Amino acid sequence: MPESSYSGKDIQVLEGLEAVRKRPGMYIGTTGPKGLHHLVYEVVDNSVDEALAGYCKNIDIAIHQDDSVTVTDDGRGIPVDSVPKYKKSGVEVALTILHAGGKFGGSGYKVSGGLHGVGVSVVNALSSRLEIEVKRDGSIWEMAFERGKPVASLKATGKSKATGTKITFWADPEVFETTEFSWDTLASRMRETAFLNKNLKITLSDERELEPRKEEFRYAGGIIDFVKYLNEKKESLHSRPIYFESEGPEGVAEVALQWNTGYSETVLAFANNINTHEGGTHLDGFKNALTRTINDYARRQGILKEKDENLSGEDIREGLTAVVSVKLNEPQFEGQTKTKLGNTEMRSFVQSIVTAGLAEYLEENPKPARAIVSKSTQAAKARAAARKARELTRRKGLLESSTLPGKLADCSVREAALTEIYLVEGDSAGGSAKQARDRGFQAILPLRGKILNVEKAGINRALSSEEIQAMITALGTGIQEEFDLEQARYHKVIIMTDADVDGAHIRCLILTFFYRYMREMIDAGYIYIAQPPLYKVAYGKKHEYAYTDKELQAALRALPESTKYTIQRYKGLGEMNPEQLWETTMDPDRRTLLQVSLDDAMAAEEAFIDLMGDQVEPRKLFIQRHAKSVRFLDV
Ligand code: 0RA
Repeated sequence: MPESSYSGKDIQVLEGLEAVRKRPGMYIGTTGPKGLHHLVYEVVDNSVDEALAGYCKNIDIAIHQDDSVTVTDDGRGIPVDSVPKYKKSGVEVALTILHAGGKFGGSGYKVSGGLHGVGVSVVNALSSRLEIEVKRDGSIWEMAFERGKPVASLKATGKSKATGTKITFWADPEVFETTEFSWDTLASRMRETAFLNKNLKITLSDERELEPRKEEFRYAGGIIDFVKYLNEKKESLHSRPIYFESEGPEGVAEVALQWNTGYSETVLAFANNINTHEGGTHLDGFKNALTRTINDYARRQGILKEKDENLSGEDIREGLTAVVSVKLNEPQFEGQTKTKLGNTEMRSFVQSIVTAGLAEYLEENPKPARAIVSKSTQAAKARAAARKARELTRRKGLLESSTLPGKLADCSVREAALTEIYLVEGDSAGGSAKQARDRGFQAILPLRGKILNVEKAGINRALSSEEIQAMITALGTGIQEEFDLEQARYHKVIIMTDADVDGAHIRCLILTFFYRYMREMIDAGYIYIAQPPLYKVAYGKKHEYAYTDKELQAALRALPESTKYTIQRYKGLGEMNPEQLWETTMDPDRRTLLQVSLDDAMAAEEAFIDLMGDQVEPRKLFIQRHAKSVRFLDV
């Protein structure tokens, strides 16, 4: 091969991956834990594409002791022969050229959009090392890379009749803030992927614990099982989820839905396995069809009289759990976070499937049909009553920020973009925080004890809770239909609770409140969690704080030998004096804040149901699993 042309292409390739290393955020969003986990999703999504194309049935993910991760699938294997355009093996092209994956991949529905679909080359670029093994064409092939560059060429190392791809990568500590993967994060994502791909078996294992952990996700019912899972701890209105599916030139659409006796709406929409948080045409089609069909049925049955107004979509979706999943060839993702489906053909496609399917279901199942309509009419009545109650409280000024809650220690700066409010567990920690804060831009609102679980209470009760009223008035935005982000009085809302089980409960309760009443605050990135330290290590005249067990170990190791030290374990915020609280948790220059994402809020809600529900078993399991973070349980 003439050297000039080869090296020319080589440079181009390196520039591509070099660009990824220079600006990782452009490709994976962040270099925090979220970006780290995207590496796994990216590799798994490629395996899922093989499954969508009908060639892969099993995907295994293993987290190893050194924080490396292996993803193995039994798909066709990445092609090993030379790609003419690049004069390199398919394996090398896939791993070193940006966006190459799709270019020489087959047709069919592909996972792509949002932050995904950037290709495994991005994972390679951001890994200190990556090893690949492909079984294909009767042989086993191997190759390795370091920081995106090949360190060995593709070689056949053995024979095999099987096919598949196995990728092991070590996330680069030079790139990522942390290289520690979270079991919970990966497990919930893998569960979701398995729900969305009927019968695909995904196994997740973790070799980091003394007792290795392993969980298998495989659902013969697909999104029907997803809906059952979401409704598991709720009382459903009809025994089996309603399900429709259809395939047309537009693609495939599947819908599963089941009402429960609760008050909240959980409607998840996916396009090519991507959670379309911002909705889009498929979701619009679903909602339109649902509202219309239920109203038609209620009128035909004489439940709604001629003079009655139609039931609103919100009334109909109270207590509804639904999953809408579409797969299409050329998805268009729009919106702020590229999670809004834009393909117009999907609106009428989903709408017609749901209209036909639901009308038939209602005709054939009169008992559930009546229960569903009756739930909607009750919701409509309650909503009218709540509106009245809200108008009443508003007239009294209770939800207006013109009468700020007495417990609020407000800040003096008025420019919302510059200010923050700490929601603090307990009056005593609230008192310390008030002394510690910078009163210029930091406001403090102490919350007493367990705030009301808005998941279990209707809006009327929620609005009569003093703590909830205090939060609403302090934040200034109003709630639900009347929510207005522009009115937010602070652009950072920081939840600060003790590092114990009660603190975790309270955090979950507050997140559930935001999730149900002010979801846009989460979308806007205004909600944060404070990170108080777990330990203080004192030696000589100095001291250091440790925020995790790992940090504590590191701090102790760093001490010169035979240095005397003491370790203080903080059980609650109350054990810190104002000065300590300031330097560890509130000083913008020294603190760490966790920004809450919609996924976190959903996970919190789930954890919260486990913890607060009436069943003992999930609570026990949760506490065992999270033994690390609830180590003060019985101290
Ligand atoms: C390109 C083309 C083909 C498969 C793949 C890539 C592929 C990529 C990954 C990544 C992880 N697992 C994978 N499995 C397959 C199609 C090959 C053919 O036509 O035989």
